[in-house]
Amino acid sequence: MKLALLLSLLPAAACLSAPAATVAQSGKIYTFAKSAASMAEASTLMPGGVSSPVRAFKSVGGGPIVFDRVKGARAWDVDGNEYLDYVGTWGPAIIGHADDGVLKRISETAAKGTSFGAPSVLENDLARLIIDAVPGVEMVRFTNSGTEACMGMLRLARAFTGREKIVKFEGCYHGHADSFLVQAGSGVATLGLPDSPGVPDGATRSTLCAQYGNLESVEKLLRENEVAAVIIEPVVGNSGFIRPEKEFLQGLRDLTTKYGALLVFDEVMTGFRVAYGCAQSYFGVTPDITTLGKVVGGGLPVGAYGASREIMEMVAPAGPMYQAGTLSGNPLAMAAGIETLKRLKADPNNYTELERKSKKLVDGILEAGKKHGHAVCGGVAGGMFGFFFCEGPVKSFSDAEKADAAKFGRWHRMMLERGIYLAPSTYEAGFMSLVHTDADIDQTLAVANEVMALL
Ligand SMILES: *Cc1c(COP(=O)(O)O)cnc(C)c1O
Ligand SMILES: CC(=O)N[C@H]1CO[C@H](CO)[C@@H](O)[C@@H]1O
Repeated sequence: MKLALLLSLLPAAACLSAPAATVAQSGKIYTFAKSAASMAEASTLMPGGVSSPVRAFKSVGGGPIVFDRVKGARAWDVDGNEYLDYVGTWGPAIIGHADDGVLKRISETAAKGTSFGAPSVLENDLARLIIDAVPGVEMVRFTNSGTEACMGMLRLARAFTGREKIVKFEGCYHGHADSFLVQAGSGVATLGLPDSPGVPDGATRSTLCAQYGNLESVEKLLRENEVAAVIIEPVVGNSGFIRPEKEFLQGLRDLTTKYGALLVFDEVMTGFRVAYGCAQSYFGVTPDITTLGKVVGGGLPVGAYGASREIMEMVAPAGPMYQAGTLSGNPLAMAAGIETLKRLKADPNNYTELERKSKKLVDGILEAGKKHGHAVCGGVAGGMFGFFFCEGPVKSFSDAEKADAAKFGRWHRMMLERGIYLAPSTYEAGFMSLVHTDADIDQTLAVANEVMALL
């Protein structure tokens, strides 16, 4: 996904595995013959052998792991290797992979048919759960992916304000729609040029880029342009993990109000991940429009965008802004989302626990790194975490670019060979689940110590 468009094209970090003989305690070093064979075939059938770029491991080097099955906090590959998984299918597996309750609900629902193309009561149920939980959402529209949700959100922001320009932030990802494929270069607030061939200049001419954490860069753009919306990841997960200051998000709220622009939180990743009320309740700043995805689908394809009743009634057929989807609101996807949200809601301690465990993991990794002389920094928000190989603190994409990506690549492969599955890029976040135990984290930290010593 995201930056992968650019970053996956960078030369792969050198990352041959350490010879088995140098490994102290853990004993077993995984090998990946069947994954390699499957990927060799896949690359003749699909571009890069994958259905989404980041899965190709281009920015860490080494071949991707081909999964066979997942359960709870664990994944198994086609070679039979078992992993503790901190990717969790990029966030959705927050109550654990293949949860029995979710599977039961999906199979009961499937027995009644897999797609209606007509309204179902399940849509009401998931919509109500979302509206009750998310401060900025009074009505919601379901889509099939986060990308689609962001496309709908963009059209809605423009339709509602009658303005065309948008402000996004360097390093933030909002799906693969043309208008968002702009990272901009260095420096403050540049007019964006497309990141990918095939994106017409016209599609990005209205996309302005500001610097994360830098309110002045935003105000300058708002002052000089008629801006429809300022769109942000309220906690960044797509330039690695970056936690904002509350004052920055509050500043965006004040500035957008002052200049008549809408504030959009793209909570596709952070929604129901950093808190049950999403990042907007975690930080106490309410946006005008919210996009959701990942966790709200409980592992099935779902996206959503929501806002006040007044804004949402712009959307067809209530209003004139067109957006549609044959499989949108699909009963299986709704069922998985409902079951997942109900489980998260059942216990307010769930998010406290997620954050405690994320912090235990990140603190342990930083300690292991420092003990063995590596510059590392990192942080957490609820069930989301991340770390970089640099002194830090990392507060923006340009800070993140200073991290040692080659070292991350070697670390990633060595963790993988010892049964720890981390996101395959320094520009990705990590995800904790309710079913990761303290023993799982202790085991992860033992491996992390071993690998930091070898790095
Ligand atoms: C994942 C993600 C998207 C895109 O969602 P897809 O379901 O992959 O299309 C958009 N915005 C953010 C913040 C994301 O993390
Ligand atoms: C800490 C924790 O995991 N708490 C709970 C989260 O919610 C579920 C309900 O589905 C409880 O069973 C967990 O104990």
